[in-house]
Amino acid sequence: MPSAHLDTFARDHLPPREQWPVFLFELPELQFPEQLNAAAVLLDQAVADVKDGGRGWGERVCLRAPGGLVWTYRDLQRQADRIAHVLVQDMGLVPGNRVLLRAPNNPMLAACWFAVIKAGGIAVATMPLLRARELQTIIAKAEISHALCDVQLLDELMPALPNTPLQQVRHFQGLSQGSGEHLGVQSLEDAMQRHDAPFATVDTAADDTCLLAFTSGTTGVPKATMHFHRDVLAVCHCWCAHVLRPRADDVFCGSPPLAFTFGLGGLLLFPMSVGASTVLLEKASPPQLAEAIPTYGVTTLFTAPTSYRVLAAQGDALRASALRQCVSAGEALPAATRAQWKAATGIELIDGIGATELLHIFISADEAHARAGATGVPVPGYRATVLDEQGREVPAGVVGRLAVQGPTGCRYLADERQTKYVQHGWNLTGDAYLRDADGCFIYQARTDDMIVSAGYNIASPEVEDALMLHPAVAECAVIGTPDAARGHIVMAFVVPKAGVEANDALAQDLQNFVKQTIAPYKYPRQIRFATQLPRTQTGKLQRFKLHEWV
Ligand code: 3UK
Repeated sequence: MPSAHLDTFARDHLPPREQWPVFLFELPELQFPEQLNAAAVLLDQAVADVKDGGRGWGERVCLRAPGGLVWTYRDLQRQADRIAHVLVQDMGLVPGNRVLLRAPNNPMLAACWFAVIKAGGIAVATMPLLRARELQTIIAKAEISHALCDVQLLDELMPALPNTPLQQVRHFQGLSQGSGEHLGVQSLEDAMQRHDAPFATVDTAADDTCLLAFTSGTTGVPKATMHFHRDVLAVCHCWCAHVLRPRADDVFCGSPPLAFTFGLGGLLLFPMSVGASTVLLEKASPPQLAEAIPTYGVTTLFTAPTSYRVLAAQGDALRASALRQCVSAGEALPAATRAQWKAATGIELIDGIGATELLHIFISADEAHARAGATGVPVPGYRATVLDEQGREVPAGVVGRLAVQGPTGCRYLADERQTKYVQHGWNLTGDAYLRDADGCFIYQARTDDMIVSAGYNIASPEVEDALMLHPAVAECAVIGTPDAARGHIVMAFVVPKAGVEANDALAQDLQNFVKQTIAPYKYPRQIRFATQLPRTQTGKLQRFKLHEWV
């Protein structure tokens, strides 16, 4: 297929074909044409008149943000077109160049993302909290040549530039619409004023790379996953269309940054795939979400289990709001959290496991099929199984390594860890799972979080889930610590609920409680109290850090 990339960096650094996972395109909606640009479908076609083969959504509201900002689909296209002109005419972008995007979730970030994709560039969105050192690694690894950066986050970007290929930078002010130079960097908004023509979206190949997503992995050197134009559309056709099934009048909102593919899908691609609208919040901790939901009439919420636990306290207000669908991903959803949310709001959570390597969710269950303690079944378009160490399928009921195939899959940018994630044609996510007799997938642990104590296999999350059922527990984390007699013993870090006194009596009560809830040998032989647990920027528990606390 004819690639539109004049800069062939991405194609040159794809893993060799024999290291790719098997890709499945069995669904009729996954029969993509050879030439395909994701922004042409999600934005240009959305705006175009029905008589011209478009969907005629130009005047529908697409994006909202605090401060009263409202953009229709046509407004977003107009902004993206202007930015694309700046990228190409002023900043010298050629198709295939990598563009660093840096902003909290806001409409300008969405416009920049579409501008890069329209221009045939490769979007590399970065987590807002990253420091100069981490940005430097990303810039070097992805050989980034251009950057569009929110003025609020420019301070950490500038020190990362020396000795990198990144020379072309523009800053934007987003909501405050300032102008002029800042830290010696020209304003994107000033440059946009000089371009008002429509931008002709570059006719990329369906398998041209359009985004690099760095993994939010908790340890090690970051890996960049490569995703094609067709991958962006595939996730809209699979989990979104088959499990979430949003409506055009839905209002999306949530916490994950657009730099995290959970957020990119949930807060931008999915609403746009059906003509719905999305509320982008620069700050989206539970208090801001609790305020935004009634204010904007949010119907569809994306956030992580920790956030649902805190938000559950606002149950009455949420019951009175328009909220109808709530998606949990990023880490395992404890049965207690599912029950707590249902009791507080009346809404059954939609759990789904996704990964940066697979772009979005591949095992999930909708509200009607949700089951406490189970993630669900493979999303239409995907296939999943459980393998042993040798790559053989294990029978139902046996714990093994989760293996997945579908229209999306792992392609690391020039990284030897490709052959660890992809084996025997399967994507191995690093999760231990079992299938029950009905083919439902039940999460156990990250494979590195299985504790072997006196010969028993104990999954950290199972002990955590049991502890979470105790009324005194707000948050907890379980690890295995070395022990002379047992190899490892189970140790729990517990954050008590406000007003609960952390003492030996409580520790003993918690131990007895776990023994009565799950098999007694799994109980935490040691309990430590904490005020907070270490988490990544995407909300994942960092159990490895707890080993340093021991
Ligand atoms: C864990 C889950 C149990 C699991 C992600 C939705 O989390 C995302 O991507 P990451 O690359 O992490 C992947 C790993 O996170 N995980 C995620 N969701 C669940 N474990 N139940 C879940 N529901 O270990 C997985 O391997 O940061 C999630 C959509 C897009 C994403 N990138």
